[in-house]
Amino acid sequence: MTASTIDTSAAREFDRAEARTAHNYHPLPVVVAHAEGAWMTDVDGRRYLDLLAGYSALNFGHSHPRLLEVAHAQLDKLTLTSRAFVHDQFADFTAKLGDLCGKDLVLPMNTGAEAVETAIKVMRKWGYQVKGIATDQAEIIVASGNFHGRTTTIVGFSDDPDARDDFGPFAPGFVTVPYGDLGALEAAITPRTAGVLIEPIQGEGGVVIPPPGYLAGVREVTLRENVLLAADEIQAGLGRTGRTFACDHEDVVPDLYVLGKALGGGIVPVSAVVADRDVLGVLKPGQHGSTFGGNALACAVGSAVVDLLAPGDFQRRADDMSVMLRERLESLVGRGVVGVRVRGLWAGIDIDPAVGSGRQVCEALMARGVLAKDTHGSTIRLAPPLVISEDDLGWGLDQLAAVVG
Ligand code: IF1
Repeated sequence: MTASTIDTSAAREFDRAEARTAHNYHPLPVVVAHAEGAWMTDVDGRRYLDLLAGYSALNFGHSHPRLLEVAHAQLDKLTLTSRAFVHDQFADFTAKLGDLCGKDLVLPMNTGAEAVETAIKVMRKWGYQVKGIATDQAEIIVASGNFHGRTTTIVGFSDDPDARDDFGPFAPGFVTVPYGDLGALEAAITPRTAGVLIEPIQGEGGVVIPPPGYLAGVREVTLRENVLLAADEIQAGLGRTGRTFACDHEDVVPDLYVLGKALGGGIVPVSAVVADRDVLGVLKPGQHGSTFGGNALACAVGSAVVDLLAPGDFQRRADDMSVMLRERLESLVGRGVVGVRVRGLWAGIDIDPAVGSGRQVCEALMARGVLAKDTHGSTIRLAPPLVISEDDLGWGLDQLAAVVG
């Protein structure tokens, strides 16, 4: 489906946007004008239920009143000082986020990829200065099927041809092991291994949940072998899976939490690496940073996000509503769906290729007023805002059942 098949102002606006941008995306032909909660409205007033939530950047829904109130107030006071100076939102943000993670220190950045790059640099520097790895010999173990962002370092250890082809040459020092295979990870550890970088649940891979005990096993092995564990919770974290962090499902505490997306409340890019002093303390002034990292607006919104998460209501809600999500999706297996994976309000759904591609299913859902995103092949993922009502989620799943059934 292309926009030109629809003769509306949305089609004209869509074509205008596409005319002047690089085509590094293939968006659905919808032009959103405003949004609230779990619903978006296009330029022609058509409403859509949002089952993507900005890839989990909108866990608290569009236009969350408290987050907007904080953002508006901060906009009129102070937005940016650079880290050359301190501002009055910084201490609250770092203390609240550090406490949420149970860690000493916070290093604020902006995008998820920047936080992942920060974690890579910190693990390497820790490897040289604390573990005693020979200079430039540090290795970081990553998992097959990973998605950690789109910088050349990160795509260099991706096994997705679309993400990495023709972007080389790539940085060395990364060792890939099969996701979920604890023995392979243990066997890959050498005296040069500084850290393990892993998603507790793989998002782009299609909500791939590792075998029970895998994360706990990775934690046990990395502790025993003096290897840092960095959990990329950028998509899986902050309530999405029914816990504050996806690692919480196995009571695993990583050495580094790598956070992003929902940390900015769907309003500003906010990411961070959160760790204890014996890890983040390896960085000295001038060795890392970012112009906008930890800016006043980001910290004000980030603080309000942590305030929303602290009581645990969003986590409990995602956990409670996961029951219905799982039941409804599992009822589709054998009826146009060949597999489902659910954790909290996050699902990967493998569509029967006979029904169509993931993209075709998403186009059909769009025609019914539901927006979702396919990932590889015929898998789609559902990640509604955690504020979605049961009735709206049920209606959205009714549309999916009608499309695949
Ligand atoms: C796009 C994917 C999802 C992430 C994890 C780091 C990052 C991401 C686990 C980097 C970002 C985004 C990127 C966005 C679409 C989306 C995505 F399809 F790309 F793979 F969610 F699965 N770690 N994921 O999921 O964070 O730098 O983007 O802030 O690139 O199209 P970022």
